[in-house]
Amino acid sequence: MQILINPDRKEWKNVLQRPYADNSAVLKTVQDVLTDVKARGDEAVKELTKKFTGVALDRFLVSAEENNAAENKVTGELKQAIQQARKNIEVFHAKQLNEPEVIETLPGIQCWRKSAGIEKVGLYIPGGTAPLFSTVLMLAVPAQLAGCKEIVLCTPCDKEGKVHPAILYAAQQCGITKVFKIGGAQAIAAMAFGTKSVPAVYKIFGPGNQYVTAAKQLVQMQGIAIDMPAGPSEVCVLADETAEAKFVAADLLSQAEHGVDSQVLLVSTGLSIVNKVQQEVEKQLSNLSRKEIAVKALTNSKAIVVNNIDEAIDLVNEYAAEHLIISCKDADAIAERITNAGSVFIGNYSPESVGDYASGTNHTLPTNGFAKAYSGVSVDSFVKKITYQKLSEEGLKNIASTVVQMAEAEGLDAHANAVKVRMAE
Ligand code: HSO
Ligand code: ZN
Repeated sequence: MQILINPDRKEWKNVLQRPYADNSAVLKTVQDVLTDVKARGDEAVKELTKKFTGVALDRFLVSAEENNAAENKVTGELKQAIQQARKNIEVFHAKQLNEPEVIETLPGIQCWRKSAGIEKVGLYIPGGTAPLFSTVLMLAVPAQLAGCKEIVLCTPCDKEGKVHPAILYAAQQCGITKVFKIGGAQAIAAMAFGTKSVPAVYKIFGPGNQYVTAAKQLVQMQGIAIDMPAGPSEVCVLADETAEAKFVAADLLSQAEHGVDSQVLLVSTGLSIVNKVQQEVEKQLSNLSRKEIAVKALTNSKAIVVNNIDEAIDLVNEYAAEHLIISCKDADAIAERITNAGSVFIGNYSPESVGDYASGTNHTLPTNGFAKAYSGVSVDSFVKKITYQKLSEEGLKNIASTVVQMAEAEGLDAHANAVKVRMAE
């Protein structure tokens, strides 16, 4: 980790820049995949799966027998853990549903807004180096709560044509019945355009590698909605002298182990805690199974020491981290002053891992500084909001002259007439 001491404010933008990845070559390959799947459906998906992974599949849909076999492979302890996490995520997200409120703007004019679940949604769960079955819960629970009628899940299978049992178990627990063994850009294409076996959806969710991300960007241009722009996962820890170096190091490493492109940032008001954290990182690294990945991620990462807590807060707001952990004496007061972050973890006993898995909040969050303008996934991500209005005769009388005045001033006589003909009756 590179240590920077009191960088000038003018330098902050530079210092906080995420590593830039040029994806133009990827976009070309992915565009070809999209065109092929759109034209040839399942046949193209089969061929592309064979070409990119070496796996030859006759069918993509996970069968009832495969689901049963998977259930038997998951240990009782893990089943309980998944159930507990699912419950907490459901309890937290259920509160995001609200009943429409009818507002009377003038006597006789009623307006309201109602949420309607997006009818068809697609969830992508990456295979990669870790089977992220927790992401199944983070996407499927709010999708079900929102009332999405068709929920399709795509995930790659292994060389034997099998999907990780915990992914299938988590899907079962969330009532997802359509799980397809398709990965990469071809999965995004299948869900976007539909094939004989995979239904087309209106919105696609979930993380993925650069091919998946590029495919999501490209299908978005063709009118399919996506959850949010994606980038490598990141954590920022804001630590003062009261922070526990051991805890801070563990939190930084928990994010660094995700991928070689993960970013971790330590912002502190003192150099001594930074030095202690560095030593702890070295110590804890040696015991990690994904040590090589974490070491690479740490080479992209920085520790920044600033003069005081006010400056530190400005700096973390400028960075707009996906995850922000506040390990400081006045953690609650500092949390109040956070304006840009995907998810905030307050105090020494709130590690990011808890939010990643089980406390109830969603772990699908904006990365790459998008937390300045985007929110993480929630029930809102799975609904669209429709407005309604109903006017009585009296209501229309009350608003008629306002509308007529404005319509005529815009030169739109037909608009004015739609009111006038009614008033003339
Ligand atoms: N930290 C990841 C989520 C995750 N962690 C899944 C473990 N499993 C992105 O928020
Ligand atoms: Zn994580």
